[in-house]
Amino acid sequence: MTTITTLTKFIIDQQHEIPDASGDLTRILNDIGIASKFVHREVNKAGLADILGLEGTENVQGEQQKKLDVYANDQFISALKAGGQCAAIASEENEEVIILDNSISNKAKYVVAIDPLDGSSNIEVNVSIGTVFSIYKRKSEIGKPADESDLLQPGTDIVAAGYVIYGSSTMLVYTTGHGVNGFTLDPSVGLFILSHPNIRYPETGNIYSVNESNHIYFQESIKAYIQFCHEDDSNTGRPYITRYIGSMVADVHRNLLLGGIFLYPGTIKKPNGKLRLLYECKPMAYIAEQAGGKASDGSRRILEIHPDSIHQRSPFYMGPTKMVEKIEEFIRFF
Ligand code: AHM
Ligand code: MG
Repeated sequence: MTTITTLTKFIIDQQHEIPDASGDLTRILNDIGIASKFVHREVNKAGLADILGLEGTENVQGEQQKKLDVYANDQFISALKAGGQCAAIASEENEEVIILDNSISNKAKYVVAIDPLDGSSNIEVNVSIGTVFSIYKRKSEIGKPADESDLLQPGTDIVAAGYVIYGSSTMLVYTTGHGVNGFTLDPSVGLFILSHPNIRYPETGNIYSVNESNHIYFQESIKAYIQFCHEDDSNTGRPYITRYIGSMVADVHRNLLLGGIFLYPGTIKKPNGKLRLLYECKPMAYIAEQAGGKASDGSRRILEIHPDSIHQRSPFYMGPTKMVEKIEEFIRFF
């Protein structure tokens, strides 16, 4: 009989390997895993919204229906609040940092940055979407309310990061800095099962993922790189294959498993691109590095950038090291 490793067992086993670990991080990861199962359930019946009721209408229990991204946000926030190990949350859905100011959370050591449901344009059309999260140790004094500066740390201070992809199956992929592991949800028993141990980027790849409709607004260096992707060179597997879903989690996940670069460059109109540094780029960058890959803003390591504000944007390039170095070369020499 095959031995099954559940997410909960795996997280607890990992905790045992860290001397003096208090179990607080374990509980946060577990809480995120549980909340994601509720989101999975709602995502899977999203198509029934028209039948069961739309946002603003009441369901059969007389409860107000919520949009999925609002539902996901509420779910993660209440799980983290109830858990008591998190002192503050920065979420894409909330303008300000949420300070969990109560006697238990004020004693918590950790803060969480989260994009509860990324890929908003795909939510209503049955295409993969995801959750992205990262966990930091707070810098402010334990025992007092946390503050925004606890979230404005460089990615090198991340203690754990991951994503959940709600796709043809639901998967949770995470790292605590000791490699990247992926767990697939078995909905029949409601358990995440270790399905992708020690995920590593292939050394290089032949997929590139970019929204090419922005082409006319790209810098010349990015246009030249895309031209490079299109060229014929059997030695380097070019022309590369274009794959773009428009859900970062899904694009990143595929490229991580199959070998490919994900790029969301700045444009003439929006020099910092679209993606948010804190809760989209940095967690993914941490995963990229833990999987042997690289993530940069074109010249700087994403993890080393000190954020100034929680919703700030950054150009983003992520993939196997060789592929990211290639685009950096184009950016440098143009
Ligand atoms: P969102 O936070 O509003 O969902 O936007 C982020 C998403 C990413 O998942 C994806 O990579 C990107 O936006 C797609 O943007 P575009 O439609 O410009 O290609
Ligand atoms: Mg997002």
